[in-house]
Amino acid sequence: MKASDTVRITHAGYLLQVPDRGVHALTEYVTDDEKLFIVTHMALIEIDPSAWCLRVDGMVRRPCEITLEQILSLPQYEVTSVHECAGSPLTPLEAKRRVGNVVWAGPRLSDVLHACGIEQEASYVWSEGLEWGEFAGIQNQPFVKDLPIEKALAPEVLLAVAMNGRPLRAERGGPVRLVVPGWYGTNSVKWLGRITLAGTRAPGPYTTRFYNDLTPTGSRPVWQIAPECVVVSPANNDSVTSDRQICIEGWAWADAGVIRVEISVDGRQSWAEAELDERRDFGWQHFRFHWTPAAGEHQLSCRCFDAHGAGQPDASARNEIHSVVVSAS
Ligand SMILES: Nc1nc2c(c(=O)[nH]1)N[C@H]1C(S)=C(S)[C@@H](COP(=O)(O)O)O[C@H]1N2
Ligand SMILES: [Mo]
Repeated sequence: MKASDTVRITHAGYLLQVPDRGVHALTEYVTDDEKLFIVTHMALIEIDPSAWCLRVDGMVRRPCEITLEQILSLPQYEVTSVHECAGSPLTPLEAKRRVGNVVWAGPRLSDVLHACGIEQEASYVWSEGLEWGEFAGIQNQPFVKDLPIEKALAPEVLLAVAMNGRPLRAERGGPVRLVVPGWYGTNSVKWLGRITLAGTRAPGPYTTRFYNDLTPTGSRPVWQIAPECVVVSPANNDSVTSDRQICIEGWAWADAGVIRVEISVDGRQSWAEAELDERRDFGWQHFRFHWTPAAGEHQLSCRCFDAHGAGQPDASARNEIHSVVVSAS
């Protein structure tokens, strides 16, 4: 595909859109397109769908170019999934809470890869967006991400053509984006143009310089979503009536699924278990906790634990514990 013929830049440079009320806007299980954050590093683009195609190359027996018509004629699947930005790659320890929960639809990446004949040595799948531009002083390095082949072949990983029942808008990465449920949004490459199977991780800035977290022993790619939860209601700085019961509610999520949510109403001194819904697909889970405030100011917090027993840090992490302050009178 010749990028210049079919791709039009509609916004040059980094872009971030979030709802005005932040997480307090997220009152519904499925997040509307208008309430879902938008992030791009280098540009927003619009692609002529009739000229679009996906190149599959690298360690495959039959490299090919797939048209949108062919993508749409494959078996289509739906996956409900939490969609969360890992935050700025320049300040990875800051909690940004850019998140939503959406229904993606499209063919499975695995169906396309199997049709191309995966070679034995292929251990990573690289995915590349069709936009170009500048980010953090780096010029003309395509947005390339990578996945270990095991995750790339998992049934939930889609070449999404629709979100919430509508064709993907240009801002969402249409006509086709990769969606990697359970993993941070940065891995879900928009405006997908090329898939390459390889024996190593991808060499570009978005997999080497950015999106690797420091650990005590080295670094770890920003892949699986760590346990996290937010109080949606009451909102921060809300006033409530004292001595009358209210419901503290919100969403909890993790790649491995959340098994327990706890609430503190005394500034994180003591914790009590909230009621928690089961997970559907890779979606977020609703929690609720009934509480009757005495008159005064209260700090309310939520924390959760995933199916592996992992919890959340108190501070200095993208998934640090979320709190709101309310005053009762
Ligand atoms: N091609 C391309 N894909 C991309 C990005 C990008 O800059 N270019 N940003 C990633 C990041 S960091 C996030 S959080 C999600 C945002 O997806 P959304 O804008 O649909 O919410 O897209 C990911 N996919
Ligand atoms: Mo992101």
